[in-house]
Amino acid sequence: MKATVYNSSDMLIQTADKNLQPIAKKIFANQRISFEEGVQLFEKGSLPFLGALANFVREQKHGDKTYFNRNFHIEPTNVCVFSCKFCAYSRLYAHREEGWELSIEQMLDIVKSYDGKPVTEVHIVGGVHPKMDLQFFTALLKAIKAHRPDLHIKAFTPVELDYMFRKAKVSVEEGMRIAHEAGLDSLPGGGAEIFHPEIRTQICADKVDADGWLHIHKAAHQLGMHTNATMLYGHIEKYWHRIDHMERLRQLQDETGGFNTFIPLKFRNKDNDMSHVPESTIVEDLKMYAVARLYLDNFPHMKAYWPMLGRKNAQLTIQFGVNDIDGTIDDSTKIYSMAGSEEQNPSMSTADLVTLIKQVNRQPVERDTLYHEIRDYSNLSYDAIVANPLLN
Ligand code: V47
Ligand code: SF4
Repeated sequence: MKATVYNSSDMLIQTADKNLQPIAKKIFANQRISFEEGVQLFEKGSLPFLGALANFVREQKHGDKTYFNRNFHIEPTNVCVFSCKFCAYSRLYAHREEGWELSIEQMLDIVKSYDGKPVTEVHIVGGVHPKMDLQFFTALLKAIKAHRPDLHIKAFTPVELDYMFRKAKVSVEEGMRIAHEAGLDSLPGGGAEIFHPEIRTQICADKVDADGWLHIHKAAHQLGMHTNATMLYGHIEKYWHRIDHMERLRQLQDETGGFNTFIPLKFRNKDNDMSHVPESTIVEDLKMYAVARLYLDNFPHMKAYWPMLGRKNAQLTIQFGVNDIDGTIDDSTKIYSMAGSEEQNPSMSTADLVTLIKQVNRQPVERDTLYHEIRDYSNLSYDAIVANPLLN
């Protein structure tokens, strides 16, 4: 592929496809692009063109800063009443002996294993187990907060929350208030998949729909909580389904301003009911990140989830609109390794994450869940980080 080097915004506009020139002008003038323009970027935008535009937006918002955080995951169970076709992780309730179910004590033991370690966040997401209800999870939230009040709890997707609230016969607003008061600080982005019913009914027909997902995030935002959003891309959806998905998020963000981060999740096809669907190429992945950065003008952050993409590809995304590469993770998540992600035992130390960011000439900054900056690592060497138990 012939590389195109753009020295200025004018040059980029002049050399662009005629249909894309007005879009590039809009981006450089900080104007919002339309639904049709979003689709055109996917259809006609070359990788260097999209990368240059997305990097312009990224640098305008964040300069060279590339964030990471220090977190760990708890997956309470992989037993699930739903049957999403892309899921390699869950075991149906009828076959629950093949899965795992953690008790509150076991999950608290995981939290305790991080005592004295400088993690700032626990990320809790799992399958939807009929016996793990709102009462069970509020008890878990309270137990974690009682043990470590400063630990930010980012937990539960609308898929889990919708099931809990319906079972407890409480409204979304009431359920979110109960969970928030018990210690839930923010929501991760999962369960969004593809919102449009044409695709959603084919890949995850039985779980919460788009309106239900958005309703729960809106209720969280109204309580002052921040949340993330994802999109599972690169399977049977068309470009316009991706734009439709991002359009719904952009509209809610205009209303509430409660989203922090958008995380495109690349579909992986190992050991699931969609194994016949080929995976997207790295070129397609990078275009996805770039167009997301351009379309979601009101989302502050764009995150690449490195355990899913692999380290080298995560480095590439940093040139295509991404300003966050998630966290240290610590080998505590299985949802991707079971679906065939690059990283079978995802775990990276702070020193490794910092190196990964420095290798692509960006500025590594540790953040907390709400993007308060904790430390700039630009001037700390690998050895200095490894030698300091508070940093690694
Ligand atoms: O909703 C499941 C995805 C998501 C596959 O908010 C798959 O910081 C690809 O949302 N191929 C859950 N993806 C995880 C999630 C997440 C991850 C990291 C950070 C954050 C955050 C959120 O995992 C599910 C689904 O879209 N998933 N199976 C698969 N075969
Ligand atoms: Fe259950 Fe989530 Fe897997 Fe769907 S993706 S089957 S809701 S664990």
